[in-house]
Amino acid sequence: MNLLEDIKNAIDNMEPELTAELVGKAEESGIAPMDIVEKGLIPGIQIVGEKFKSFEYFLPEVIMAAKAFKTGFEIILPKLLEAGYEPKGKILIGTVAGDNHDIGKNIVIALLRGNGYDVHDAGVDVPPDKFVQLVREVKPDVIGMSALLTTTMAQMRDTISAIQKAGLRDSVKIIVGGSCLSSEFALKIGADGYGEDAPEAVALVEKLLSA
Ligand code: B1M
Repeated sequence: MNLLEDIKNAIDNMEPELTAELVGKAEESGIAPMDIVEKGLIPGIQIVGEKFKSFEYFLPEVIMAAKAFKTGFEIILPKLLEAGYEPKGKILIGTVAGDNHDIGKNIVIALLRGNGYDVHDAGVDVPPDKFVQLVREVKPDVIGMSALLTTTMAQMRDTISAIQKAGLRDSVKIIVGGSCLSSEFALKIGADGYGEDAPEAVALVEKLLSA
């Protein structure tokens, strides 16, 4: 039995319990934690990201697959940390003040984690001063803001101003996303980029951190 292939398929088949069971078995059988992540969990969530982009999968499939990925990743994370796993970068992400939509944000988080980033989820309805406080605490490389309501888009500009006023703007890249936004809006408010969907958000982070 190829456990890594089975883990990949369990995520693609949206099976959190099976994913957890297989990750446990893989660990017991002596497969290195990093191999479980790189050859099982990550390829699984990447397939799902591609299927979502090509309209083969829709929202319910992605949410279930993201849950499967998260369940498996949480089991293996303590072992990875013990083994000296170095994430590719630290991301702080939240939905802006007044906005409680988090389905898209959570998909972005799952794909970022799946691609090797350490992601701190600030949750929803996050006001500018909370973002500033978290930037000080978490010291992220990238801040991500999500908004789904036209009425909350302005919170992104206010958050960027608050980060600037706190003298923290030069220490972070800022990306924004959400169906009511555009790349023009992102540029206008002084963000470093706009991700139209979760795979684009990952590509944008990769680009910003390698620049
Ligand atoms: Co709301 N809602 N909602 N809603 N809701 C929308 C957004 C709306 C377009 C529906 C409509 O009228 N047609 C509309 C907004 C109109 C506007 O302002 N432009 C709307 C409204 C008005 C409201 C309320 C005000 C309704 C009311 O109470 N009168 C209210 C607001 C509550 C609040 O936030 N304060 C409200 C409430 C809700 C529910 C609670 C019922 C629920 C949210 C559940 C939840 O998130 N936990 C909900 C939902 C589900 C929707 C719709 C139906 C679906 C949103 C969604 O999850 N899409 C939505 C209509 C629609 O979009 N068809 C709607 C799927 C998700 C995968 O896509 O979030 O776009 P999305 O994320 C994508 C990309 O945008 C991108 O990647 C994701 C994955 O590909 N992305 C990023 C997102 N964040 C990113 C961050 C990045 C990069 C990419 O970098 C940081």
